[in-house]
Amino acid sequence: MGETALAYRTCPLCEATCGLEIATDGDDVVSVRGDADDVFSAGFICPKGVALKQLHDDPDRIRTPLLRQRDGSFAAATWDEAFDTIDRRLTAILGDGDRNAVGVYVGNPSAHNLANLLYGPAMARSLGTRNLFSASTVDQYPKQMASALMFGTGTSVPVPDIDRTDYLLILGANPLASNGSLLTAPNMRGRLRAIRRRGGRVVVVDPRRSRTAEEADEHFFIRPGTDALLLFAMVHVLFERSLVALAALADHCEGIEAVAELAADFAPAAVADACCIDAAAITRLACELAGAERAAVYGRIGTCTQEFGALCSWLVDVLNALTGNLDRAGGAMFPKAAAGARNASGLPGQGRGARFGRWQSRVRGLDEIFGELPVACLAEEIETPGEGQIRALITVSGNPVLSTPNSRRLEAALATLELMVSLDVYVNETTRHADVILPAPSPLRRSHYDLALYQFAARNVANYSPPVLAGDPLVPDEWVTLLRLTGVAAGQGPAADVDALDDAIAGELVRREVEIEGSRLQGRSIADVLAALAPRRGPERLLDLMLRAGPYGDGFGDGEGDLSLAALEAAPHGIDLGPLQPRIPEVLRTASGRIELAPRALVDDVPRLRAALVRRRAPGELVLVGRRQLRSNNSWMHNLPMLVSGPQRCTLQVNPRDAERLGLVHGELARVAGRAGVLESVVVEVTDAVMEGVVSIPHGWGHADLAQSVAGAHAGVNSNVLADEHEVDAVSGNAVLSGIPVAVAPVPAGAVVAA
Ligand SMILES: Nc1nc2c(c(=O)[nH]1)N[C@H]1C(S)=C(S)[C@@H](COP(=O)(O)OP(=O)(O)OC[C@H]3O[C@@H](n4cnc5c(=O)[nH]c(N)nc54)[C@H](O)[C@@H]3O)O[C@H]1N2
Ligand SMILES: Nc1nc2c(c(=O)[nH]1)N[C@H]1C(S)=C(S)[C@@H](COP(=O)(O)OP(=O)(O)OC[C@H]3O[C@@H](n4cnc5c(=O)[nH]c(N)nc54)[C@H](O)[C@@H]3O)O[C@H]1N2
Ligand code: SF4
Ligand SMILES: [Mo]
Repeated sequence: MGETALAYRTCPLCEATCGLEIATDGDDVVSVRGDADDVFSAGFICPKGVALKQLHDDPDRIRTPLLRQRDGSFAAATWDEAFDTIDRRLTAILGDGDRNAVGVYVGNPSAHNLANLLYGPAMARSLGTRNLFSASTVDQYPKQMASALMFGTGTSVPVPDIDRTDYLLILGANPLASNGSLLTAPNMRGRLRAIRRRGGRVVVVDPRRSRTAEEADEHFFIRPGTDALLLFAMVHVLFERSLVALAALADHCEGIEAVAELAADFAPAAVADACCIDAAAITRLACELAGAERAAVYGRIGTCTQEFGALCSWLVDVLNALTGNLDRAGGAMFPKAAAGARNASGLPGQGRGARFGRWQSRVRGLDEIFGELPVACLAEEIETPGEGQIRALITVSGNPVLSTPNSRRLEAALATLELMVSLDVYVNETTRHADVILPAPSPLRRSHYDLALYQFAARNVANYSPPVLAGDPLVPDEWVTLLRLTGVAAGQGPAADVDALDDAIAGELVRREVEIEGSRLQGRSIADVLAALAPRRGPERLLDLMLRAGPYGDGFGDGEGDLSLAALEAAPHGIDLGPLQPRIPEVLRTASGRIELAPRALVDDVPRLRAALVRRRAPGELVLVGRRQLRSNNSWMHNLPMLVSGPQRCTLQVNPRDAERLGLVHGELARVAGRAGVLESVVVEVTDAVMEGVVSIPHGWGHADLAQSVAGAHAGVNSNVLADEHEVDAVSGNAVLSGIPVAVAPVPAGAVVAA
């Protein structure tokens, strides 16, 4: 045993950004604990954070490039061999003159990865393809789109000011399992309990009595997919009872009359049946919200990955605005992130606004959103011949075979690609189809800064972590790998000059910053700024620039703030930049310079919602929703023994009345059929935690027998086999993964079933 050293590191696994204290002995990790001195998390940690040690040590994690052999197996290769293969085959495809022939899919962990956030876009630009996809179109884009339409940028998402609110209405989120999403705040249990302790109220609307619902003052079951009706009915009540009180926002809102008019059709009595919530309760909820001193409405994945994802996301903030809670302490507020905040850059108060649908997907004609196409159409773009067909795919930290709808079709499509390259830490259900897998380093061997998640944090904080352990000589940092791929795409061959590419990216970022009207660096000399950033390189150089040009930055000596990467390096437990502050009108970047309460794209979708008012439910109709589990992280981390031990968690939850009607028995097997496919055998869990007419299977399971031995032994089933890829939210193109129709039947005891 050598000397134990302590290092401080923000956890990269979920949005909570907990500070960790990691004990190391030489190159070994001894233990992972919560960092009691972290300015945001104050020692909080969940089991996944502790499991970083097992992730780091996992012998199944890949440590060298893997090349597919003729027999389909993988063999270890050198980086030069891997890049020679990529260069030869990718260059041949690009040589045919169609840049769209290469597709890219970027998965969730990239949002927690500084290198990928900063260098992934460079690779995409260099490829020059429109076939860009990500997990954001099976996730939060409806919310970001509604925010962009209302406030001008996709990161202007109002987050509940959870530490000061007296009333929190939560729809479609289970922060006690997920630890919060588009709401970065470590220790959600503690923060929710504190609301109740100071006399406040927490209300949860969810088709399941989730752990969060159990902790709340009140829980309403809701028919999946009907939240927009409920929210509209609450808006209706506010107008009908003259409870609309815009307060300080009155001079900044556009479209309030349009909202009033639209809400007229959605009286509580008109929506009650569809939502399965009685009209009096809806009226009471609206009155409570309006009456609370400081209140916030918060909707998350259950309100996004559904038929009316964009409308729900919009109406959440319409309610926040109409009750005077938008942008006030204890309401729903706009964070001001220290780096990369689009809504804190340039001239305050007005901007270009957001544009969507600048191009369409080739086969189905789905609109572009934030420069991407909806991943629900990835398979057809691979399968359908013609100009623009995806012939090669690059995946970065993703597992769309488990995480996107009609996964069996996508999996079959992947097998037809001429080339697939994946950057990942594992061979997973997706990367196993790659021709080349490039390993990413253990999180403990790379630096960390939550560039994305601080845009959604309940306090303004900044925390940078250097790598805990020295780099692995066999696994370069991901920005280097992404730049090598950038070089191949740019026609510079397999061994492009990474330093030159990095210099070009830094130079371009500085150039853009000094040209932005209203930037603190406007008019500065590019060379001077670059000189001040030297000798930093890679993500650290770009981050230092963003911090120093940002709202708290030292402005390279303009005498205002003092934040810089050096300041963060000197503060291993992070720097607290204070509670959220009111930001309207400064935060706005809409073309009008106002809050758009009734943006055209959303108003135009209301007739579709109106049709849902009169939809008849067939007797015995069942719909499927998902659920997150504390010890799971989407489709991964199932190879870590400490997270998968104990009873099987990938079960089909069924209400006792449905179970009785269908003859389903707790602990036995059921067959579940959806529009896109069938799961022949799922373990039944009978529980009244799920409402009648609804069943639940967590996503991210259904592991193939592959190089992850532990995950293979806890395979579970892939719920996205059931989801129809043609069902998307009409406004955003986001996949509908919640509230999808299914038929469930018992599997006779003794029957022989395939998974
Ligand atoms: N039915 C249903 N489907 C869903 C959802 C749902 O609620 N219900 N949720 C959706 C949501 S919100 C999301 S975000 C998606 C997630 O979908 P994806 O992003 O496609 O999948 P993940 O499971 O996050 O896969 C992440 C992969 O990244 C790898 N990885 C981990 N760390 C790193 C790293 O540092 N570098 C690299 N290169 N790779 C790394 C892991 O090995 C893993 O294979 O799933 C979506 N799918
Ligand atoms: N432990 C853990 N933490 C995670 C993740 C994980 O996989 N595991 N994933 C991370 C990611 S990528 C994300 S995006 C976040 C998501 O974070 P959350 O949004 O908190 O996600 P969930 O915990 O799935 O909670 C969604 C809830 O919506 C409910 N729901 C389903 N359909 C409907 C509906 O139509 N209406 C309403 N009102 N409710 C509905 C479900 O029953 C469920 O309780 O979590 C992140 N954190
Ligand atoms: S809550 Fe999230 S950030 Fe905190 S330790 Fe767990 S996984 Fe990591
Ligand atoms: Mo997500």
